[in-house]
Amino acid sequence: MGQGQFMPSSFFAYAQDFDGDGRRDIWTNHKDIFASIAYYLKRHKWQPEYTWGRQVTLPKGFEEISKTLPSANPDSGCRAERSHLQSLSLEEWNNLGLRRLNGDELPRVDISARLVRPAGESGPAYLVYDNYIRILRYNCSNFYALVVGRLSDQFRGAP
Ligand SMILES: [Ca+2]
Repeated sequence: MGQGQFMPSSFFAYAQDFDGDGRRDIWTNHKDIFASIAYYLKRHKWQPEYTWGRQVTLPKGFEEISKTLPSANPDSGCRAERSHLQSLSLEEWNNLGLRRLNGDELPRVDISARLVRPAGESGPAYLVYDNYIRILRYNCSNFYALVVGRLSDQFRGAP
């Protein structure tokens, strides 16, 4: 329903009357629309101090390394989540040889990350954080969540 494509249950739980006119108009009122989406993400524990993730490079021979890494819990999360490898700390990913696109080491931040490769072994690789999972709660598709994340980076000035 509406521009945020809410399920009816989400409308009742999260839609906001941000402009105070007495109606939760998620179809034509931009203030209500964006406030409703923001409230949805906030209620799903969006962490504003963190980003969603980043594109990374993989070391040579990673395909062999990846076979030794555990998969995500097959009984937990939505379909897209079950396609991920299990979370590792950024330090562990760094030690396995993953790097930022500019070749720098990964940030020294104590958070866990999952590796997402939506186009398979020949496509780009992303390390994603808990906020990415919040986007998947909105729409359980790796392509959807990656587009939202990358678009949000571009709104903040990323190339
Ligand atoms: Ca309103």
